[in-house]
Amino acid sequence: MYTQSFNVPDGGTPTLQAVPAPADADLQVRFDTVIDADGKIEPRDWMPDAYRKTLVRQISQHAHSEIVGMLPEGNWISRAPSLKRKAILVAKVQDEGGHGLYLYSAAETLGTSRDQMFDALHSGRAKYSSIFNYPTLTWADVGVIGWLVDGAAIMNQIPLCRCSYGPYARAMIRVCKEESFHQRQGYEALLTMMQGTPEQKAMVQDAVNRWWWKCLAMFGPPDADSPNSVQGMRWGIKRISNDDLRQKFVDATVPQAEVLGVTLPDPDLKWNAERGHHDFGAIDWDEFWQVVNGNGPCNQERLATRVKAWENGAWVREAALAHARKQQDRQHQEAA
Ligand code: FAQ
Repeated sequence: MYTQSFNVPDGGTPTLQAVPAPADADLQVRFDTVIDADGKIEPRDWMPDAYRKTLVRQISQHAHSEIVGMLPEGNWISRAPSLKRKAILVAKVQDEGGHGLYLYSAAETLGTSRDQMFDALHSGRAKYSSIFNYPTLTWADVGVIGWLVDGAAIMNQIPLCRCSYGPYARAMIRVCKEESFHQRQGYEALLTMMQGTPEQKAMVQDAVNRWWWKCLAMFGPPDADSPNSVQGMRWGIKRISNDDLRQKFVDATVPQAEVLGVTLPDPDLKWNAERGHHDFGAIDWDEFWQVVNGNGPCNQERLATRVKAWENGAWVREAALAHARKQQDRQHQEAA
């Protein structure tokens, strides 16, 4: 339902013209030429099955991350410390919902229905970002999510604005603009707390300690252990590797932490003049895979909340469909 899918079967775009379809080899050459010229592939263009599947995988996971990502901060809407902070947080969480919807629409253009994607999420088959399986224990967590989680998301998403698949690339432009607002509101909330009482400062430092390493893991496994990277980069879906994005994030965040007055919880973090980058300590990849495989502190709770929201919303979907049917019937009667 509500699908914008073209219902393109897995094998490719249906041929509507009376002329014979070009052979797969010709289509592959055309596809490769567009990719090599850094052009865009559009929904009705022929594309290899594996390219389509990779995009559906990445875009749907991304959409699920935005939707599940509403939950950790959503927990604080009713407890925001002022009306101003509450209004900002409501707007931010709504934006994340909007990002999920643009992304589901982009994935639908590849022939996958929204119902299929929701089913994968609700049955626990689909992945979403590891970061949203951690709890938000204090108000400072909301600021740190804006600063660090949205900060990491932007670092990863800016290159996706140049992704070879047109609908995904175009969706990412608006998403990145909104994520930039999110990052700044989080940083500004933390700056305010860091000018407050010793308890407020300690709360910020504690939140940074808990989220820092999880944010570094958000970029995905090291390049050497990333099965999808080489092909994703060949196809112009990924433009910068997991490790390079992680490094860019660390380099950008260290000076921001200094201005804020917090310590990043890594004794090995130091400037390496020879490399022109910061060195940093080892990430706990065992913990990352535990979380990705469903065993993080909040995996079960997050999924249960999503399924409950889906079930509670059934009457809205039914009412919308009944309304659409009535309108269609009326149009048919008027036309008759
Ligand atoms: N969590 O071979 P790679 C946000 C999986 S949006 C869980 O390197 P790839 C906004 C990966 O899927 C955050 N799983 O894979 C917001 C693959 O499994 P598969 C989400 C992860 O695709 C802010 C396997 O590991 N952003 O935060 C993670 O080439 C605040 C091997 O990995 C996006 O989704 C992870 N962190 O690179 C909302 C951006 N990392 O599918 C609310 C788009 C890896 O083979 C509040 N996605 N895996 O079974 C991407 O850029 C890429 O998909 C990567 C992974 C970089 C995430």
